Amino acid sequence: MSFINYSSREINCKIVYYGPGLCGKTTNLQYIYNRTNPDAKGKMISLATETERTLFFDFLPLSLGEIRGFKTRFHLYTVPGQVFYDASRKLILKGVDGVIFVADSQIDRMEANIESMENLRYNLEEQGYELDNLPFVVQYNKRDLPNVASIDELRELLNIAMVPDFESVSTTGQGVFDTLKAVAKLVLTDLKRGS
Ligand SMILES: Nc1nc2c(ncn2[C@@H]2O[C@H](COP(=O)(O)OP(=O)(O)O)[C@@H](O)[C@H]2O)c(=O)[nH]1
Ligand SMILES: [Mg+2]
Repeated sequence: MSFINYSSREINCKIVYYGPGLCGKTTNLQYIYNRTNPDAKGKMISLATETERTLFFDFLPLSLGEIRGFKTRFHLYTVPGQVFYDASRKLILKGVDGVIFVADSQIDRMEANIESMENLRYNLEEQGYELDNLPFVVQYNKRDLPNVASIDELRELLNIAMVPDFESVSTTGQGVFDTLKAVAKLVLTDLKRGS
């Protein structure tokens, strides 16, 4: 549910990076932050524990051009992956406009991926959303590691609806902007349709 501010002529959209703990959500945001012009971004805020895992969320405001004279401002959020932070994850989904599911491609993380996807679907429904009706893309991260599942396997487990999906290595930035652009495009298409 994007927020349109008519006096400042701004459209604010909320994008949430979802996925299991340590799949690379924070790394995506850090890469985007480092590669974005200072005048197009706000401060990146990370609330982390001493072990550097996301405690509540990461937040990065980004300007992505204009539509019909309105500035589009995207607010990127990540969620904490650990099971016991479910309340935080629910809260961050409030007012969401688009979701990126970041999967960890490693075979031994498949159960965690599936669990996180189910958790996403459930938490969205609790907030009155339907994953299938939201701008949604999937990112298969950590493609540089040796013990990864094939894209076919990942698709079968995590993307039967065949939404746009991308391979990535978020530590080097491969696929990071492609993923963001794809969800941004879907969000803007929704906006233009006036939904
Ligand atoms: N090899 C590899 N490591 C990655 C990749 N993306 C993230 N990591 C590492 O995985 C760990 C967890 O990443 P982080 O972004 O904190 O995960 P988050 O819990 O989803 O926010 C960090 O040590 C990252 O450097 C990747 O594409 N390849
Ligand atoms: Mg994190």
